[in-house]
Amino acid sequence: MSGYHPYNEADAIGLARSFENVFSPGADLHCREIGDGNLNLVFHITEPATGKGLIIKQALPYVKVFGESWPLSIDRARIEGEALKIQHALAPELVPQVLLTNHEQAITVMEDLSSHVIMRKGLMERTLYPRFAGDISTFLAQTLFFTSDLGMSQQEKKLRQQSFVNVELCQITEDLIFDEPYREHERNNYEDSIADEAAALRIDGELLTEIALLREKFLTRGEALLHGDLHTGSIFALPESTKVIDPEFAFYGPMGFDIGAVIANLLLNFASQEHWSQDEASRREYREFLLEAVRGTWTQFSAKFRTLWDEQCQDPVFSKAPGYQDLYMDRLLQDTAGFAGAKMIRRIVGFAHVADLDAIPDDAARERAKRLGLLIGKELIRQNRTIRSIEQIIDIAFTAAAR
Ligand code: SR1
Ligand code: MG
Repeated sequence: MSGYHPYNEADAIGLARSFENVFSPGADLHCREIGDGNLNLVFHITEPATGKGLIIKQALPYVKVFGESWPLSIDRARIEGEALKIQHALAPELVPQVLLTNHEQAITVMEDLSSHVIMRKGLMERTLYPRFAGDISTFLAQTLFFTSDLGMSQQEKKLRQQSFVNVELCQITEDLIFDEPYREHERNNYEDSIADEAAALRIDGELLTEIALLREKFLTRGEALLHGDLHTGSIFALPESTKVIDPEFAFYGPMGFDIGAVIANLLLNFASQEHWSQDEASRREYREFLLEAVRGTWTQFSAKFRTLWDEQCQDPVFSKAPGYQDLYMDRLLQDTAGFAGAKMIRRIVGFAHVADLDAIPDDAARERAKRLGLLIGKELIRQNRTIRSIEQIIDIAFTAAAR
């Protein structure tokens, strides 16, 4: 990290000027630091005269939302840059183009997506995204299949795994998702109104066993190159376009972790509609859109992944073994359900929350929504190994909301 220094807006404008194919020479450039995530600086550079822009993202050597006492390797910027390039090659319409990476400064420069809206914000405003399930299922099928032992050279995959050993960011996930919510921990963060729920998690033997099994899968199953943090804050969306960003948590892990992340965040928003919908009819309508997105994400992913398998699987055993594909997909759906549940619970009692729930201003509605999110999360975890179809996942959410 010898020459590393955190950029300010002037540094970002200086770097942006070197992109002569984007900005006019000597142009009047404007810069705003727009990073609202937990870890990084994000500069948005624009040239008002032409409307052109760029995004410059820089990793800080510590967890931004916690402070310098929680150090974090800036090598994650290299991992993010490499993952973005692989994902862009596999799903060009759905991942921004990387224009430059600088490992010493932990910088990634990418195309400007500011015409899009962070999907979490869009969901909180009850925007409908008719393309979302189709787009995200394509992203998932392409990136998971073609980085796995099914869709790439198994020797190259082993070599690639070495570049994606992401020790510190995986530890964040191991701690924040699969450990801390299930014991007393200083980083846990929940309101007094749901302290009974948090306490119950710590003594729920059935749940603790399922969490141990999910933690084991996360630690040991290097199935594919995951995005690793595929929540709705990592997705820029418009009704007509979807862009997946921020794969700094990328590593070789279990595929269900990425699919589960998408479903968890749709269901967290589902729970938050206790507040964001103004009346019962609009709540029902928006929740139907969210459940349809959950259904479509899985069914379209499953269809696309199976087609890739049928047409492009190179493995001599996997491509022919009768019934193996069905067993694989069944297990993947079960993993998806379990990881989705774990990701919901961590966002309600653990360190890092979601605005869908925390921004609810009314105390009673916020408590109701969080209890609903916890109920759905717990049921997904409890039932994960018996899930046989996406309809069971939808039914869990539907039934919980009807109570
Ligand atoms: C300490 S970082 C907290 C969370 O932010 C990221 O988006 C990941 O979800 C991580 O767990
Ligand atoms: Mg992120």
